[in-house]
Amino acid sequence: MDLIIYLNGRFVSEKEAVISVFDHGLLYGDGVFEGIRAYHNRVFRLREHLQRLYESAKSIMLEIPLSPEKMEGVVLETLRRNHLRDAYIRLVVTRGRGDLGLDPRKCPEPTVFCITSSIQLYPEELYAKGLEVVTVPTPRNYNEAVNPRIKSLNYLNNIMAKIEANLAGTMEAIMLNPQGYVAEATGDNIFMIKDEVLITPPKYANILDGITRNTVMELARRRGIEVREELFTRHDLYIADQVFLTGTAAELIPVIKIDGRIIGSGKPERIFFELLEDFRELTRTDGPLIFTEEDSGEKAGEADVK
Ligand code: PXG
Repeated sequence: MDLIIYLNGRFVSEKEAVISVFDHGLLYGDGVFEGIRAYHNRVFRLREHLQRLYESAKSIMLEIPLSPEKMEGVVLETLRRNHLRDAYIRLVVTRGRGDLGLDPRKCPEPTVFCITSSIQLYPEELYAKGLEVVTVPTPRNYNEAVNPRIKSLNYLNNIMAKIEANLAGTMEAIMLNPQGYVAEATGDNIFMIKDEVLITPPKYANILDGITRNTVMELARRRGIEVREELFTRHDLYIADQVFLTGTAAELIPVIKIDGRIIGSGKPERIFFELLEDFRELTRTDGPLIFTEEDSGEKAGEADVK
């Protein structure tokens, strides 16, 4: 089925959704993006994702040509036009079309697009059994270079780490920061549980300020679990009781082996499953509705998204 894509103020078919080879998003990775999920007819944490998108853009001096309110309308309308209630959403803003030089001043108009598609879920057995991962040689970017808190289109740092994980025969990598502390995975944040305390690296530890991360900390505190944001090392991971990753695509996923060391009992346990259940419960009620009761489902309200 042909997808409907939002591109620069218009809804077009996937075939018509084309951008220039002079787009600096492609030539230089000059742009920002968000990966968002819709569950049960609601867009999970949409405000938080939009805030991060606008903050990433501000940091790289990219002015998004739509207000956050209009952008919210774009996301909801793209979902409606594709008849999606559960979806993966990719919202992208690039510097736009320029010349072959780096200079962003040569790019007068940012490119904005939104893709919504049905989601490719991770196999359910991964949640029950857990992942094996390795720590990799490529460190996460310096905060002083490209700050990992900017969700930029330049993912080579993470892709290098992913290649190293694949070479080691695993699906995911744990990246350390330039000081050698644990930072995050290539597309997920990391948590460990030690003596019933939930610990995750602080925002300044060369990580993306993950929305799932923040949700999990909130849910854990609600359950009365002590939560700390502090730096820790590979050794701390090896001797943790449990380790898991969090992200929009993966939700919460357990890690049972790191660099050949079995973590805790080698199986995900109670606190992990409780947090995963709380998270899935929250996805039923959080975020704006896609189709409202007045919508017939097929013919949804057509928002002004120009
Ligand atoms: N760290 C990094 C480097 C990420 O890219 C996360 C953490 C988790 O953040 P959220 O806000 O989603 O909880 C991400 C997000 C993929 C994929 O296909 C992953 C992300 C983005 C787009 C695609 O695995 N990661």
